Amino acid sequence: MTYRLILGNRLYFSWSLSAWLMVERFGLRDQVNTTILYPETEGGVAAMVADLAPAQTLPTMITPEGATLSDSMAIAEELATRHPDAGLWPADPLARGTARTLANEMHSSFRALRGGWPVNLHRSYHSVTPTGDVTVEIDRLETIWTHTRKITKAEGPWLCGPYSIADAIFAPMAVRLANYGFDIHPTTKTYVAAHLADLALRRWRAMGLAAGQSSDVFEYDGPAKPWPEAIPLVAIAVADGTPENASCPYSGDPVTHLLRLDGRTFGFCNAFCRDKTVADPAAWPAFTALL
Ligand SMILES: N[C@@H](CCC(=O)N[C@@H](CS)C(=O)NCC(=O)O)C(=O)O
Repeated sequence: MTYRLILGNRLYFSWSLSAWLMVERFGLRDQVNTTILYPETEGGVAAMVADLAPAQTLPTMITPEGATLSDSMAIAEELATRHPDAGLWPADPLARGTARTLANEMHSSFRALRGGWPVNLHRSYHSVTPTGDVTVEIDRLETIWTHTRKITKAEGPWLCGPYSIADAIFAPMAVRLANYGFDIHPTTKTYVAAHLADLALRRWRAMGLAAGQSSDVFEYDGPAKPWPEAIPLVAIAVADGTPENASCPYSGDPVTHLLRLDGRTFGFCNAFCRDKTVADPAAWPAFTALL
């Protein structure tokens, strides 16, 4: 069974991040062919997805039978129904019902935050002063996240116990709050930190950086600051050296491109595999296994 998943620019397209996490976080990657539409053409997203009509937004997923799903929650529900053992929704009924209402509230609400604080995985900014509407929504997030953790007795970082669709849907919101320097509410602060540390989210960001997808069109007009989550390992791309590995940790193909980390040299099968690793080496278990 193979799905086609069509996504937008990794550094700025919020719902595309959520849809990708639904695949990546639940072990469905091998069943999905992903296409990233980038850069944006003059006619915007509508022109980019013209051959997917009547879909007009990203993400869009085509099922093996040819159904075109052009909405994040439709993608989430379809994947959850088709892969009941993958854990997209929590198994526990109380947690599942709560996760469903949370995910759908995110999808249908928070218009001030979604419109005013665009997602940016390229850069982060010095704190901005929230408007009144944004403040109301920020307070609402703290209320529903705190309530959820309490009634589901969540002990780990995620809202309803194990990572679920609710967390995938809120990942872009966590990035927004990190982007614009907001961290005064305690539950929000911990939850945002969990998303920034999440290896899957970090891999998505690393791929966006490696593909050079940053664009002034999407940047906020204010002073930038370093990305709030430190990159724990530092690597550089190099032209020469003898790699410790003969085959690429991702594809198994012969090594052609090199990086250096802590005086050690490792190889990859193409520039993108190498550069996504340089962007955040610790985010890639297949690479860290070599260390
Ligand atoms: N309801 C859709 C909304 C998706 C959406 O608005 N995607 C944006 C990019 S993040 C887009 O494609 N915008 C272009 C447009 O609406 O023309 C979903 O949840 O998937």
